[in-house]
Amino acid sequence: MTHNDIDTLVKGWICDTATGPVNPRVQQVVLRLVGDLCKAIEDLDIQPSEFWKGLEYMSEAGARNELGLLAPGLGLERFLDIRADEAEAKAGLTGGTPRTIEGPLYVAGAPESKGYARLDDGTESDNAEVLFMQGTVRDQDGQPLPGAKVEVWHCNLLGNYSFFDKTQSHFNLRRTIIADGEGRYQLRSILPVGYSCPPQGTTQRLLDQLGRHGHRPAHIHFFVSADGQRKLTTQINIDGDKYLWDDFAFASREGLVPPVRHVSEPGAIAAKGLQAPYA
Ligand code: MBD
Ligand code: FE
Repeated sequence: MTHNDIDTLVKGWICDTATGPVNPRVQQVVLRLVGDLCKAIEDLDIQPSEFWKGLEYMSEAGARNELGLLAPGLGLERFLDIRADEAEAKAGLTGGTPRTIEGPLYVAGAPESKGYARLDDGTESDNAEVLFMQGTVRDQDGQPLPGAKVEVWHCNLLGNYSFFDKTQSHFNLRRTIIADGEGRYQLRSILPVGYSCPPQGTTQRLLDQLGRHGHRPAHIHFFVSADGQRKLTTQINIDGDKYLWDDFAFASREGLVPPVRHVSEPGAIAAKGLQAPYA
């Protein structure tokens, strides 16, 4: 069958025969996607057994809650970012901290505090390296944004995120920090490790067959928002990680790898002019 024949055929299925209200955008998108899928079935001679296997795969991925992991793993979430960057560049909106993907593991409603937060509940203190981080939220002109909201989340020493990992306390390693009068925020946490796809999960099963790994470098997620400003979704990566530039989710970017200074004496932090609280 030719692609033209397929277009005609599919248009006949997804046409307006309804008595109820139609959503033209849904119609347009579904028409396109079904048509493209039929063309792939035709061109690649996809067998019925393969088709049903694919459907079963998506069902299982959904049942296991892994569709949100599959999307970044296939580069699709990165693609949305590339398009967002392009749209902003076209609108003349350049500069600032680069965006990168949200991923599937954000949870709303983390405890909120002003200026500073400790993210970890202390349960891994014996094995963790303490992490201090601080910064200033600025607008496009470099002016500080007092009261900006900084939402932070990351995984623990096992690469697991609270809520998804029921063994962790609620909102462990998740906080919302309201920047102070000068737009500054500070946090204390534990240095996270990298994330890996569940080894027995649907995403890893597919990655295996694609000849790919399912690892992410150690990273920390951020939403940064303020009145009248676009919301920034981003992450930082921890320098030195084996997977720093080999992220299965394609989220690593220049400008998102801040310097990490390892110190053995807590006092050394203050001595270098950082005002990290030790609470
Ligand atoms: C993560 O922690 C993550 O940040 C992404 C993008 C995908 C899977 C796990
Ligand atoms: Fe993550």
